[in-house]
Amino acid sequence: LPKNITIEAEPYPYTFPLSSTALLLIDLQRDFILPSGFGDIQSGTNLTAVTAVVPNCVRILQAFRELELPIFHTREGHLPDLSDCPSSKLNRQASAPGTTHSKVIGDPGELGRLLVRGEYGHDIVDECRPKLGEVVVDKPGKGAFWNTNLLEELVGWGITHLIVGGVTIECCVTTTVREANDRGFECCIIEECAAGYNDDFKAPSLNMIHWSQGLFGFVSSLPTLLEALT
Ligand code: TIU
Repeated sequence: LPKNITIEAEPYPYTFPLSSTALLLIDLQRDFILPSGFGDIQSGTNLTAVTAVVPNCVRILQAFRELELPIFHTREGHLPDLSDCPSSKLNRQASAPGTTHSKVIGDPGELGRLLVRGEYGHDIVDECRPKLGEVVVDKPGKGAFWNTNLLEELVGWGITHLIVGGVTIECCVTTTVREANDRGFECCIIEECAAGYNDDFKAPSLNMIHWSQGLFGFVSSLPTLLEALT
């Protein structure tokens, strides 16, 4: 493979150096993907799209593993005493009009305490389970840079470019890409590898990333990326 790879993308072709590009997979956790998880409870059950990204993320994982490129996984969750959970995040749920459930972060659910570190639901789905040598970053927020060591990890690995997938597009994926852009990383979201709970949000979420000459980054497709990496 050439040192620099260029793939078709919105808003214009995305060039990334193989020597300093990582895969960043956001929050592919049981709590966001499986029935009875936090996302299912909170979003009112539309798991079709988030379920469909799992096999696509497996394909991108396989490609990066074969080339021995760096892989970073994130998990959203909190300490058992919730001392790292911002009040803006904890308090928002049960009192909202139209809410049909009373569960909040930390409550017991069928997959364990919701969004609590160490619980079954907090961990990454079996299909995308991190392998030895891959970095797992635990984050208390939506953005993966806030109150984590992700920046230090990426700088330590010499990373300049991020290929991004995960869930959910409207929340943690695009928040993280916006944070990454402010820190100088060139990001490209792979559209088949990112999804959320409201199908109407996907296109505007991606459009806002690449709008205006790539305001926050690029968007490309899985076949395009896989073809370039093989
Ligand atoms: N609620 C929701 O859509 N998502 C999150 O809270 N976290 C992630 O997006 N991972």
